[in-house]
Parts: sequence; structure tokens; C-alpha cells
Amino acid sequence: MSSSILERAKTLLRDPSGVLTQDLVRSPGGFGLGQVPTKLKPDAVTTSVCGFCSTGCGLDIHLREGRAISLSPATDYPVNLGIACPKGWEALTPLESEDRATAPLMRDARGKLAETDWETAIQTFVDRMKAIQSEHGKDSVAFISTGQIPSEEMALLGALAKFGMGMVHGDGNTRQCMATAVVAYKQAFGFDAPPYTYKDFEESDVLVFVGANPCIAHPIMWERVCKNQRNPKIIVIDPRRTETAMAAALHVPLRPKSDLRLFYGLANLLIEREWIDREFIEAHTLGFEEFRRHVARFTLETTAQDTGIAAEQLEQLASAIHQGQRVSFWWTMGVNQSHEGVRVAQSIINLALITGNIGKPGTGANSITGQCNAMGSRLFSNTTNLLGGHDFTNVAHRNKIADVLGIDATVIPDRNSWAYDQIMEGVHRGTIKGLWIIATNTAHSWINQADVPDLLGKLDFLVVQDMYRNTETAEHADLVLPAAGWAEKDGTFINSERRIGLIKKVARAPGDALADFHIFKLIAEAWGCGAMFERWESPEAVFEILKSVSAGQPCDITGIEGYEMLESHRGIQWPLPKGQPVKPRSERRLFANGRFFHADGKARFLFEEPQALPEPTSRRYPFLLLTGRGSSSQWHTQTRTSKSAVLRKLYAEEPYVEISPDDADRLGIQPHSWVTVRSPRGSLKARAFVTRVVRPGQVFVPMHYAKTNQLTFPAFDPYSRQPAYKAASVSVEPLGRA
Ligand SMILES: Nc1nc2c(c(=O)[nH]1)N[C@H]1C(S)=C(S)[C@@H](COP(=O)(O)OP(=O)(O)OC[C@H]3O[C@@H](n4cnc5c(=O)[nH]c(N)nc54)[C@H](O)[C@@H]3O)O[C@H]1N2
Ligand SMILES: Nc1nc2c(c(=O)[nH]1)N[C@H]1C(S)=C(S)[C@@H](COP(=O)(O)OP(=O)(O)OC[C@H]3O[C@@H](n4cnc5c(=O)[nH]c(N)nc54)[C@H](O)[C@@H]3O)O[C@H]1N2
Ligand code: SF4
Ligand SMILES: [Mo]
Repeated sequence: MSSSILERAKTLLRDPSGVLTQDLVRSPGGFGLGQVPTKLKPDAVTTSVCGFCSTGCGLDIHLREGRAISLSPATDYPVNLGIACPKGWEALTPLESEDRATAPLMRDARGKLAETDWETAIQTFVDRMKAIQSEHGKDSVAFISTGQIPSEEMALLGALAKFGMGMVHGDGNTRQCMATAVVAYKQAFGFDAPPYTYKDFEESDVLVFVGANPCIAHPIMWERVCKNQRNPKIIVIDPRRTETAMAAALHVPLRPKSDLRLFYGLANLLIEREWIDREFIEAHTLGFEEFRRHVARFTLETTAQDTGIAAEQLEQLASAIHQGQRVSFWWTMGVNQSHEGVRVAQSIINLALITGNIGKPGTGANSITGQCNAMGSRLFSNTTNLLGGHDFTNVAHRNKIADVLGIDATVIPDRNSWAYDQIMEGVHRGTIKGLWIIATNTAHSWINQADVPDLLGKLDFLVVQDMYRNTETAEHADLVLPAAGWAEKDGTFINSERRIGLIKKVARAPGDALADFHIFKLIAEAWGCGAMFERWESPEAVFEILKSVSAGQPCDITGIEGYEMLESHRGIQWPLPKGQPVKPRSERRLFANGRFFHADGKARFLFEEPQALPEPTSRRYPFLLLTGRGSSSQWHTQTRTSKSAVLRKLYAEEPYVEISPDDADRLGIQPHSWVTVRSPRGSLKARAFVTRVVRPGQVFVPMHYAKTNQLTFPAFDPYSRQPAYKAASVSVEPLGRA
């Protein structure tokens, strides 16, 4: 790196003098904590938003001398109204861990990861990536990004990689999570736009949760459901009798992956009985006649047979939807992570459309997002679409973005990126030689792990940028870049109800770790494309850029003045075009006027033949494996939540498998004994959790244990390319007899 670049780069490094600028402090003093030792007494408080799930709870951060010493849920934040789940309460603890990456690590001649300085790390990054590109072409280098860093960082990464470094392929862990909802909404509504606001949880008469377990995965959304004063009927459609199902009036334990048949059958029933809103269909949708014909053969009898749900229960379900004045449908990973997830999501959207349950309080076809900034990655990561929900293949869009950014349109790729699985396939084939993984733990969370170590080993150069030095993925890296985490940097997240919330730097990253923002700036400088990012000088400056790229789009946020306004309004939902008034703490939903985002304003019915399960059970592997969230105190691959002693007390340390008492009896499996769960691809040992949560023939293993994805089967939705994590065939045997 030339010395002038290094000098410029140094000015980008973390402000060494302190943590927090005074203007971030909201209310100094006045805590009345007489009994607390002085060093633990806060002298000021500031606000932030939780960095785990997409609920996006507001947190008050208690400061002493500018540093966070504790936190409490914000009472005035319209999302959580003074409550938080265990992860939120414990959010500061994982920052302190010994496992934090505190210096760049580089693989040395003996093959060990050894500490190095930033200058060497960045120079190595640039030299190796450029060498690969000059030998194998620009496309031979790719990146995998995340839904867990602020939008400003995502945008900088996406722009740097694609416009600065010439990559075409870059995807993110949002593919594992939200891709299905994205495609479903785009095709049906004309834009990726979850229509609801959390108030709808409180304003609904009938809430239908499909493949969603909010009691565990979105506990504070569930609290909003509990605040509903309309004596709502809660229906849970999930093969497992989850915590949420137990709290419901009606649990529909359908056969796994029979959702499409169920919803076509229900649509048919509603149409046959004329329990539909003809006026709404006529005025606001296209394709109803074809849809009606398509579902006609999904009769009550065949639907009962295909889903394992008795005809009477199907009737009950249909009449509940019919009788509800305000019916809302909520779906999460039980839908998205399926070989036909897009069509299932659209079959839910279709139900909302035929019954006119959209655009009004307490209604909607509502996809709940997963990670704290999954929605930000959908709009601003420059991965699956061009910044701001634009299209890489559309020349007018490329010109528009080039204009806004002041760059040459020819640097914008005119092709779509490969999806995550296609990038992995590229690694396998040897066409992808360099990979940069940021804030995701591929070697634990990607489907069908049997291949992953080999795959990562095939790369010429693997860079992992993470808060921790020893994630499963970092262990395969040639270079580890140490990143600051939530609370150690500024930026914005977008939650499930499209609310943009502000996060703040209230702690210092350990050692030499840097905010991802700064790491990207350093790389841009050293790569030689720093000039392209001159205007991208701080997260707040980038927020202005995000506003400009959103102009005229359904996600237009040009009316948000800046961070100040986000803070004083307690988050603001998109859209907010310039000139549109908005009140602080407001809650807004989309489609009140019945106009969707297609040019003609009409929503589309989309439907297809149901497809067979990609890996059916067999004599050898007689159980169907479901995977998902295990407890509200575990987060994904556990790099963060396992660092809190409080959270560790709240979950099972050892891997476990839920199995029904009937199956356990038959196989001679004692409660809590060790068993082997085996799929055609791999196996793991787990404690048997004998429970009626799962039905005979099904087992469930939480995703939080490193070996879970040894078992999963690599099937993908053809439209969204989202992995089908929730269906594989396995066997279960008592340990010792395996
Ligand atoms: N505590 C905690 N909270 C989290 C997370 C976490 O790791 N820990 N992760 C966050 C993220 S990124 C996400 S995406 C969300 C996920 O949130 P959820 O999707 O609610 O959680 P999961 O447990 O993955 O899956 C939900 C349910 O889908 C069911 N299911 C499986 N197959 C089918 C099927 O064929 N049909 C139907 N109808 N249901 C099926 C499963 O039995 C499971 O109960 O949670 C977010 N919140
Ligand atoms: N079997 C099975 N597998 C699944 C699922 C399932 O239901 N079943 N669910 C899928 C879903 S929905 C999801 S979203 C994925 C999640 O999968 P991952 O994204 O792999 O899970 P995380 O553990 O959240 O990984 C985030 C990583 O980012 C790091 N990190 C956190 N904050 C920062 C930051 O600010 N900067 C940087 N550089 N690093 C940071 C963390 O230390 C961690 O290593 O898993 C998927 N995998
Ligand atoms: S519900 Fe989600 S956003 Fe709220 S405190 Fe828990 S993890 Fe954080
Ligand atoms: Mo997710």
C-alpha cells in the first residue's frame, strides 16, 4: 500500500479518543439509583435498536462516561413498548467475549492463522483478489453478505464489490431466509413490500400463523398479539405443536410440505361457498378466473387426504377466515424454506386477496422477516437487486443509479448475480476462486454441510470478516478481518414492519477491530477505487445516498431528513416520500387505497401444480427431519448468544432431537438418552427429547448446533433459490446400536 493511501486510510480508522459524541446523548442524569455503586451508575442514556431479530425493539442504552454499561427496553418505542426478550437484555454481553477477533489474522507458512497488522491484511486482500481476477477473470471472485449489518455498510460493500472491484456475483444469508418472500411479493404486488405494521397484531380478529413460531423466534411480536383486545382467534398451521400452537385456539398439524395443497383446498372451499370479496377481486386483482379453475380440483376430500387434516377441521378453518372481520395471515420459515416456498407464500397472498383482507387494519398477507436488517439487505445490499430495489438488467435503472452516484454506468453489472447456491456450485466447479464472507457463518448455516469444508478448501483465497476469530467459517479462512459489532458502530436497520431504526456506537470495539464500514473504506482506498466513494464518508452520509437511490421507488425515503429525525420519531417506516407528513411513533400499513405496485395497480394471482417432496422418507430413513429455532435465547450459529452466561442457562447446551413418545417407545429410546440421527449425507449425536410437540414419523433438531446441517438435503425453491432446510429423510437409533 503506498504511504499516501495508508495516511488517508488512517484518517478513516476508529476515533481513538472516545466512544460517543455528546449529541447522541438523549437525557443526562436523573436515574435515582441511590443504592448502586457509583461506577455502575449511568450518567446519561441514549437510544438504539436491538441487533438480533427483525422485530427491531428499541433499547435505551445506559452510559457512564460515554460508554454503555447496561441497557433496558425503551418504553416509548412503538415496536416493543418497554419490553425485550432475553437476547435483547443480554445484547451487550457478547461484545466482551475472549473470542473476539482483535487483530487481522493471516494463514502463515505452517498453515496456522497468525496475527498481522491492518496494512499487511489489506494489502494481502487486494493483491490476492486482484491476482485471481487477472488470471481467471473478474467473475472469479465473489462475496457473501448478510442481513445483520447496517444498511449503510451493506450498500457500501455491495457498491465497492460490484462497481469498484468488478464483481458480478454477490449474495447474502438473506437468501437462506427471505428470498422466497421477496420473489412472492415482487410477482404478486410488483415490489418486495411486506404490507403490515405491528399494530395489525392488535387489530386483527383472526390471526393465521403459517410455519411461524413467534413465541420463540419473535417473542416481542407475540407480546403484541397478546395485547390484542378483540378476543382474536389464533390459528397456527405447523406440523409441530409449538409453543405458539399451544397458545392458539386452533392448531392445524398439517403433513410437512403439504401447505400448497392446503391453501389451494381452502381457496376452493371459500370460492365454492361464495365466501369471497368479489368487489375487491374485480377492482384490485388480475387472474382470478384462472386461479378459480386451478383450485377447483383441490376438493375437501383430496385436501384432507393430502394434508392429513380432517375435513371438519378444514371447514372450521374456512369458516374462521370467513367469519373474521379482519383476518391477517403471517408466515415465516416453515413457508420460505421449502422446495416450493414461493408458490406457498403466494397461495397465502391469494387467500388474502380473494377475501379482501389487505390494506385494512388487522389484515394482510404478512411475511415476518428474520434478521435485524434482512429488510435492509433486500433493498440496499446491491446483491439480488440494484441499490434501492432496482434491476441490474434494466438499462434505465443502471443509468439512474449511475447518475445518482456520480459514477460511470458501465461499471454497473448488466447481469444478475448468481444465488448463494450457485456461488457455492461455482466454487465446486472451480470458477469461483476467491470468496469474501461478511457477517455470516457459512460453515454452520449453509445447507448440506457434508460438502462445505471441502468446498471452502478448494478456494484459492477465502476472507472471513467477523466479530469473532473462531467461527466455523473463520477456521477455514486464509484471512480473517476483525469487525466491530452491534453497539460499536452507527447506522440503520429496517425491521419487519419496514421501520428504519437507528443504531449507535456506544462501546469501543476491542483491540484493532474496525467497523465494517471502515474496513470497506480501507479496501476501497487500497484497491484504487477510493475516489468512487468520496461521498460515502460516514454512515450518515451514506444514508443520504440511500435516500437518493430510493427516490421514486415504492421504498422512497426521501422524506426522512436524517438520523436526527429517525431518532426523534422513534423509527420511521418506508415509504416516506419528500413532502409527506408523518407523526412521531406512527404506525403505517401499505395498500390502503387498494393500489399495488404493478403498473396497472393490480395484484396478481400466482399458482402452480404442487411438487413432490425432494427427498421422501424411505425404509432406511423413515423420519422426516424438521429444523428451526430452539429457544428464544439462542441466535443461529451461536457465535453471539453462547457468549452470555445468562443466555447459556436458558437453553440446552447439548444438541437434542424432538421425537414422539410412540416412536421413542417403538425404538427403545429413553427420554434424555443419546441417539444417532442419520441422513444419507451425515449424522449427529443428540439427546432424545421425547415429546408430543412432534408427530410420529417426524423429528426436529434446532439449527443452533453445528452439525444440524450435516443432515439437511440441498433442495431449493426454483424461483427464489432459497434452501429447503425443513425437509430431509433421517433415521434415529439409540446410541450404541448404530
Ligand atoms: N431466538 C431466536 N429468534 C430468531 C432467530 C434465532 O436464531 N433465534 N432467527 C431469526 C431469523 S433469521 C428467522 S428467519 C426467524 C425464523 O422464525 P420462524 O420461521 O418462526 O422459526 P423456525 O423455527 O425456523 O420455523 C418455524 C416453524 O416452521 C415449521 N415448519 C417446518 N416445516 C413446515 C411446513 O412444511 N409447513 C409449515 N406450515 N410449517 C413448517 C417448524 O415446525 C417451525 O415451528 O427467526 C428470527 N428470530
Ligand atoms: N438447518 C437450518 N439451517 C438454517 C436455518 C434453519 O432454519 N435450519 N435458517 C437459515 C436462516 S433463516 C438464516 S438467517 C441463517 C443464519 O445463518 P448465519 O448468518 O450463518 O448465522 P449467524 O450465527 O447469525 O452468523 C452471523 C455471523 O456474523 C457475525 N457478526 C455479527 N455481527 C457482525 C458485524 O456487525 N460485522 C461482522 N463482520 N460480523 C458480524 C457473527 O459473529 C456470526 O459469525 O441460517 C440458515 N440456516
Ligand atoms: S425480540 Fe428480537 S429485537 Fe426484540 S429484544 Fe428480542 S432479539 Fe431483540
Ligand atoms: Mo433467517
